[in-house]
Amino acid sequence: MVPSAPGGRARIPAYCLPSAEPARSLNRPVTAASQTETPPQQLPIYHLRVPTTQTSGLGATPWAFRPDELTALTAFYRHHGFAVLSGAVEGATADALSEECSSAQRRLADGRLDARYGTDRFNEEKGRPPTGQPNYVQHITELSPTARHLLHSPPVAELVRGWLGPGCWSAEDSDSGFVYQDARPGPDSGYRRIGWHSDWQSAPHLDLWPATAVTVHLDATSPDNGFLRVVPGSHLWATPAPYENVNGAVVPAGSRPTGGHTAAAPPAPMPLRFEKVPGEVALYAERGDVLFHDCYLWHSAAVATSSAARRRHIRGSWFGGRKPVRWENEDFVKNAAR
Ligand SMILES: O=C(O)CCC(=O)C(=O)O
Repeated sequence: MVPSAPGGRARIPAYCLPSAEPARSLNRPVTAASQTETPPQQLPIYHLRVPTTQTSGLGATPWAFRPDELTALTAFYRHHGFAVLSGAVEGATADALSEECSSAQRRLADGRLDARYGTDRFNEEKGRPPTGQPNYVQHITELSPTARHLLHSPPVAELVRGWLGPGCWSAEDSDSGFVYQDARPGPDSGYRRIGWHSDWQSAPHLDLWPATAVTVHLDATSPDNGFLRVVPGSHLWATPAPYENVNGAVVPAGSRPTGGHTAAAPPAPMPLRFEKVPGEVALYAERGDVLFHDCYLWHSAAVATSSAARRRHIRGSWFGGRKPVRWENEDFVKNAAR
């Protein structure tokens, strides 16, 4: 917990105020008072931008940006730890990506792909092969030219270089690299949902960090087929390594005790499973959206409620830290609940 100052207010350094009050920084209405109470450099980014896509009765989705709004996207990403590039992959490109990934999944299911393309390590129960189609295809950029192009071309490559530095590297050549994921409910599925975690917690003993994960959505997400939950601003908190977890995962010796962009403690511990976190938001995506999230961002994914639903995407990560000489599957700390 953040220690309380005299008078009962939490003592939070001024530079990380938005992280300590994520719900308000995203959701509070813009009033004359809220405009004046925050110095200009701390104004929540959504006050500064014109609504773009996905409008509803309540207004625009504040984290969705068009390809011509990359400066605003970057400001939002740094401030809140995530941002969505809307409609980045459309028409024939989206269809090609979808077809290439589905084909890879079918070939893996039929035994027509080398075993290195499959994995069970992200599944609910390791070692239990799903009876239907696999939930994951690893090394997807070797099998899908469209995935490779999208993940290595502007604006994706330019954005991650801007955030992580010109020397950043992708995990494409490792098993933890670029992956196609098909999350679906039901008994033939080995992956349906995931509990709270930050990506850093999966390897707190390695010097890979910081990092940005890039997710290209092949399906629009909803309560029907499942969706991502995130806690805006949580990338700034110094979140503990996952010593306490529901899987009995062991945190390797030499791990950093905390990971985050500031030394400010989280206002409350990260829940171990799927509990509600104050200030969390449902990050619904459209087909073709590209989501960027910071490696320290608290996130989880809700299970689909429709039995026939599928939620498919490709995900790759770029790292700004030291590239390990070897990066083994055993390095994966599987702390998040499934
Ligand atoms: O199912 C999802 O979309 C979340 C996956 C995720 O958080 C992860 O693999 O780290």
